[in-house]
Amino acid sequence: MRLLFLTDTHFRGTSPQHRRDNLMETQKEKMREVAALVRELEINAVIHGGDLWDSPQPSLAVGAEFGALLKELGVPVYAVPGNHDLFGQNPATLPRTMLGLLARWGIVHLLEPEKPVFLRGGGVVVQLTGQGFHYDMDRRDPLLDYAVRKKEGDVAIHVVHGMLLDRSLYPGAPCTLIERVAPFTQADYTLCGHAHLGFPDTCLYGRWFLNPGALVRLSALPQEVQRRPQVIVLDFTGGRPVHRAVALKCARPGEEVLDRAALEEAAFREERLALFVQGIRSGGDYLGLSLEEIVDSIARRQGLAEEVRVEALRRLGKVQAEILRRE
Ligand SMILES: [Mn+2]
Repeated sequence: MRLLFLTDTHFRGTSPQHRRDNLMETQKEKMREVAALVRELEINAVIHGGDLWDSPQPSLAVGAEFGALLKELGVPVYAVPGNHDLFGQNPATLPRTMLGLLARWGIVHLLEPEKPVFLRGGGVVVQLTGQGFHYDMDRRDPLLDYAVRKKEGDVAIHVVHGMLLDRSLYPGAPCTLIERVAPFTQADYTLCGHAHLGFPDTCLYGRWFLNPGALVRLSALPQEVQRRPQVIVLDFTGGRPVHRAVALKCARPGEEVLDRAALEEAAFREERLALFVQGIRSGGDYLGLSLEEIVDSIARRQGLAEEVRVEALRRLGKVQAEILRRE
């Protein structure tokens, strides 16, 4: 029984400004290399940590292309929805999204927290659960999203699209620390997406927490230039579970695919953004920059009823869908 984990592919049809390559071709090449790994290493299933798509409703051409590549992996693909897979970060919009369509057609199997999937093979039973993104992720009690019970099986895996990290970002940034979750989850492996830079493999209380980083390098941050896109292979064939990272051979060095001028500009922008965020902070207590975060922050500060907040977020999702249709 061997599983392959990858995350944050952000399939899309266009290249961001600072990419020097044809990103869609690069992403197709990566998926073909993953398919080759699946065959060579005799992988039984692929697990995706969310943000399969860069937007919830990519064009049909992009959907068809990458949907076919997922199918050509030749093994079941299990996934959780990421924030980019949904409208307005709202899981209720899933049926209108490309990921929802693929799930309905059986090309991807969506993992849920309360309905474990059991994979059996080679005398090993693996319990698989997952928690997709939602707008309370990393804001409400993190154990609701990150901690699971092992009901049955030799190994329990929980897949989450959330900002799980080994140390906190800037103060007030929504994130969940591994040390907060580790004592309470029974998952032997917590596999995470969302934080594109990933974090070092961490073992706490005998449980592993892994995020190999996004398969795509979308931003021009200096850390992204140095990072090699990789997948993780989990091997349960021996006496005890082992895992290792496998860097993709086709991924070119960051300096080749990310534009240098754009990198400098990005560093400058980061600095300006930090100043801007500081300015906003001193004026109020807004802890986020996305519209959802601002709505959330206003609702909490003014003590608005839960229905009002949910309705505001629902309308925001609707408007975003509308804008996307017009584009
Ligand atoms: Mn992502």
